[in-house]
Amino acid sequence: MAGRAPSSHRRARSRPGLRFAVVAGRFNESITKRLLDGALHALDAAGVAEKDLEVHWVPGAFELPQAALHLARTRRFAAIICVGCVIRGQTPHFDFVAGQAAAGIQRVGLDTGVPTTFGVVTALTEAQAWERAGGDVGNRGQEAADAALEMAEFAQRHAPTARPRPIDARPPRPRGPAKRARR
Ligand code: INI
Repeated sequence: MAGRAPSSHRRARSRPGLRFAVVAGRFNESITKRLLDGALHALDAAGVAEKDLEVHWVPGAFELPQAALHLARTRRFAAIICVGCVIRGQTPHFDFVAGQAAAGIQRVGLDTGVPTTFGVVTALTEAQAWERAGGDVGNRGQEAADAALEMAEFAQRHAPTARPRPIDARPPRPRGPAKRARR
């Protein structure tokens, strides 16, 4: 399934003051550095100031969700971008690392409500990985940052405001001068 992220969405401009974190896996570091560059480029293009941005490194893709969860729980970030690179080897190790990274990253977003996006290249060969790290097939880090910008905006727009009234609750009493009881 080769392809680029759909380009129909106008690149989001971040609201001033929204903070973002990027978590990057060191495994296959020469590739993940390119993914990180792509993510930073997208955030910069959207107007995210350097002071509103943190980058954290972890050993590999398997650790991305753990670090993202710690960061999400601080409630300091509008969104978290995870970048990593998993390349299939001779054993089923790839499936565990890639699968757990994907499931864990999704869970962080769902459990905390902090948008957490998937900029992890999962490739059968190193050449395929390079193609997705700024080569012919795009840059998964940049795409994950664009997704984070869009989801941060979405989350801000739909943030809970007042406590919702239960559906079966009585409607509020009309305000105004209290009626005198008739004698
Ligand atoms: N981590 C990766 O990010 N990419 C890989 O391709 C990879 N492989 O192939 O093993 C990988 N393994 C390390 C893993 O992410 C953990 O850091 C390690 O298992 C310790 O928990």
